[in-house]
Amino acid sequence: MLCPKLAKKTTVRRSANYQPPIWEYDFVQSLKSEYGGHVYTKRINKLKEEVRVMLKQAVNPLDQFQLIDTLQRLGLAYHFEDEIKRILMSIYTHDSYENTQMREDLYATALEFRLLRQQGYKIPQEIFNSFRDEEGNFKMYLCEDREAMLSLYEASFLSEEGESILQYARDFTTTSLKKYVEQSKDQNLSMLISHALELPFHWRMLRLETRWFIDVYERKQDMNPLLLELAKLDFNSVQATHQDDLKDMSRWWRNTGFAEKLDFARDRIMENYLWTIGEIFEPQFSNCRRMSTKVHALITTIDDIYDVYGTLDELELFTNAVQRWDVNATEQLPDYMKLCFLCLHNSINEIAFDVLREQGVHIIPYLKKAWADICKSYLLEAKWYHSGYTPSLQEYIDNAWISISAPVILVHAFFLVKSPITNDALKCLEEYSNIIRCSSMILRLADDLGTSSDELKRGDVPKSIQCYMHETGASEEKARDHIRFLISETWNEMNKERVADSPFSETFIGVAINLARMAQCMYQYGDGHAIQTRETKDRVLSLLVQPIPCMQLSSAYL
Ligand code: 0FV
Ligand code: MN
Ligand code: MN
Ligand code: MN
Ligand code: MN
Repeated sequence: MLCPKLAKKTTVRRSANYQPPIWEYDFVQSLKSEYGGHVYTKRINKLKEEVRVMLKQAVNPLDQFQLIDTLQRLGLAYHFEDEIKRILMSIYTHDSYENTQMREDLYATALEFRLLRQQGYKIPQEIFNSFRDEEGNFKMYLCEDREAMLSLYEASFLSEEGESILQYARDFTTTSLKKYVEQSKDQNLSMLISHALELPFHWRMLRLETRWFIDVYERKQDMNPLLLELAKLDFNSVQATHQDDLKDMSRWWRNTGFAEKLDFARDRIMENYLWTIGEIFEPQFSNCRRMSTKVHALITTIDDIYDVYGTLDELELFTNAVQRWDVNATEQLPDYMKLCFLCLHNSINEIAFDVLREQGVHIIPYLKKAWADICKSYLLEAKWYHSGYTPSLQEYIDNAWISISAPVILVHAFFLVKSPITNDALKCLEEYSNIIRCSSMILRLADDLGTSSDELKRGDVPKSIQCYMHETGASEEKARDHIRFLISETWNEMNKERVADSPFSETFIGVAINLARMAQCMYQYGDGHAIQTRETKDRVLSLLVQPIPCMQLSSAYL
């Protein structure tokens, strides 16, 4: 039954002209890997034991730092968390961070600084004072040492608000490294530097960085073949788990029938899954990735209902239904919305059911609030669009950090990573505490940089770039610079939040940070989520389709 109000007029609907998916169902279902098998697991376990011995035998701090850094970049650190924590703790308790004049090796100092800050230790930025002159400038001769420049550059991204020495360090190393690349004497080194200048390690999606670094490491003169073998086998074995997740979610997606029945919306199950590898890649979090894929797919569809297809009247009804979280509310909805609402309701209630069964906590109030909040923020944007209103940047952001969906994603992820559900944590979750806000802000701003040109063309609310231009009269290029500046400011805040006292687990905080990283990855070259760009295609191939070529193992080999 349709409301009389809706039935009366013929509605004009927009279209986003999204292309059909390039990854067909049968192709996805055909993915298969031998690397999850028993022979490989045994070999991996044996190599892991050997790395444990290496970690014990490294005693000189610089050796220890380099080994830890290599393990992190090869994507192996998650196997050795306890060992790495112990080493860093012992270095932190023995080293002195008071007398800042006694440091001589900038490369080692910057590496130590980065690793310890990553681990959450409070290391003062003044550790770099011995490399600065009386005026506070970094000493010019340091530019000659590229490794040191690169190390300091990466370290400078662990900065918090107001840390001017680190900001200097970032500017200083960026200028010097850019110059080096322009002269391009050493191809190999220039390639490493360009990669870092494009996005620093701290901002990068972990799995892709792992895939990239394994190739780099293989070409290194002094590489350790044991680490290389482990890295390849482990990457392939993790990939096998990811393929299983993806195949399962692709069956779920087909069952929703959305691709045919809601064919105005993005049909992007591959991309929706890809995000979850960025959010949390470790094999034991399969369930979290799978359920998050559903959340992403639902968000992507509902976002298109609000932005592209729905009429304002319909959107009011849908928002109301979600707020009530009541199947009876579907009665008034047009058919396409009935389908969507019921799928949302079923999928999310099922997640809540699993949590109730396994953790004994009733979480529907938290999940439904997150969905109601996002739908309200979508509705406000739709109203702005239909009335031709351009908000100020602040007014836009106050709503857009919710409409970008990070709060919804993170509220679900909180329960899915199975961190302890305490009252304090629930309170922070409900209030969307700062770590969630920072992650959302970066996702929103990165999305606007990558998607707003197309959005404006087909008809959508002005996004951050346009709001800023409207408010200040700046050019689009200046506005984009400003948005990039805001992203980097938000990182400073997030770096503080990630080590602040918090009722959230390290795992959950990791997901929040990784979501920001994934956003910068997905929108690095435009709209990698919707447009099926060359880059996203290559990323899917390297993360989900192609294993890294390596030695075949047979049982005899063990
Ligand atoms: C982005 O689309 C989009 F689809 C998002 C962020 C939803 C899915 C999110 C994840 C898979 C993480 P779009 O640029 O249309 O979003 P806005 O909010 O700009 O309409
Ligand atoms: Mn379709
Ligand atoms: Mn949209
Ligand atoms: Mn939207
Ligand atoms: Mn967008």
